[in-house]
Amino acid sequence: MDELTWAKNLAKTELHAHINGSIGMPDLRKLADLKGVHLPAEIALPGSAGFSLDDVFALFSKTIYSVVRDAQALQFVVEHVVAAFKRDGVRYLELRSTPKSLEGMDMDGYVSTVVSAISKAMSENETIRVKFLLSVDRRHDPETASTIVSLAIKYANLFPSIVVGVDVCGNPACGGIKHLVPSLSRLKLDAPTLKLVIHFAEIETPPEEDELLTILSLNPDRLGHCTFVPDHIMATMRARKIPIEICLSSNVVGGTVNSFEAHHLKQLWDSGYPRECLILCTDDVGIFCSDLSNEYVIARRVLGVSREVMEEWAQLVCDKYAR
Ligand code: 6MZ
Repeated sequence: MDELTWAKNLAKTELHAHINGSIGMPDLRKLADLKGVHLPAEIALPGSAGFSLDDVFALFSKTIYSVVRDAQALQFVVEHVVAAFKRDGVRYLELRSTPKSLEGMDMDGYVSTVVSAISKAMSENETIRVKFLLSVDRRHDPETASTIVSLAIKYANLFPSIVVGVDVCGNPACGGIKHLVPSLSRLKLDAPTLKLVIHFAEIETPPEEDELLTILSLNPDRLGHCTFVPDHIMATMRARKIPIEICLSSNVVGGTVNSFEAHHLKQLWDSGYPRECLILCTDDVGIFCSDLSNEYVIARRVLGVSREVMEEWAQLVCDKYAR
């Protein structure tokens, strides 16, 4: 069996997928046509010359959000994203998205639309379970962050089988997250069963060391990327067995890591970081154009391990995180 078919047949768990980054460009174009939005004939994607992580964030603000402007569009995106993960052999999927006001809809309406689109998508795709994390963007002011935390708690009470936590995301070049600490601490106090997942040391500068320590003091349930973590902080993470969402293609294609061979996954694996705490994820499959099966193929090549080892690893991850 060829590598990709083998990887597609694995029952996979995806824990780090931004909804608006997971819509494929052909589906986005279909949606743009439906909504009468003009998209340029050529949209530069990572991999084109000189493309940087900042360009990824510009792609969201200038292109994707110009199409996903109302409830119908958001619903379309969720449905197509879930269907694509299902086709890729994902059995357990945690999607994340940043609540925003869209046409005719406030942030509460955004969350309610995502939740109902997920319920609908699951009823039509019985082999996949889908959960939702509400994202706070690091550029949000404290009031917006607090509103999102309150929405997470509200919707987790209403839909406990769908809403499972809060994520902190956003362009890491846009400053730290200290102003978000009161809201994130409140989440941990008021809703201890909800997960707190945070993008961590995705780019080289910042992170300031005390920023990373502040994040760790919040007791995050998982950390995303962890590309530029100083050794002593990594030692703490390892002692605490903090799960890391590994985004190979996002880091390499997005330009923060030079090559798959140089990716920190290999170092973490070889250093004995608990395998069930290393989770392969796609981040933004619509942008980085590498689905989770392909991430498994890349990881196997880079780690130089057998298919059996990869299969055991996928099972460990599924046993630990799928609920
Ligand atoms: C940090 C990222 C990201 O929320 O509109 N996002 N944040 N690092 C990344 N690495 C590439 N990729 C995506 O999805 C898009 C939003 O997710 C965050 C950004 O804030 C982006 O605006 P939603 O569904």
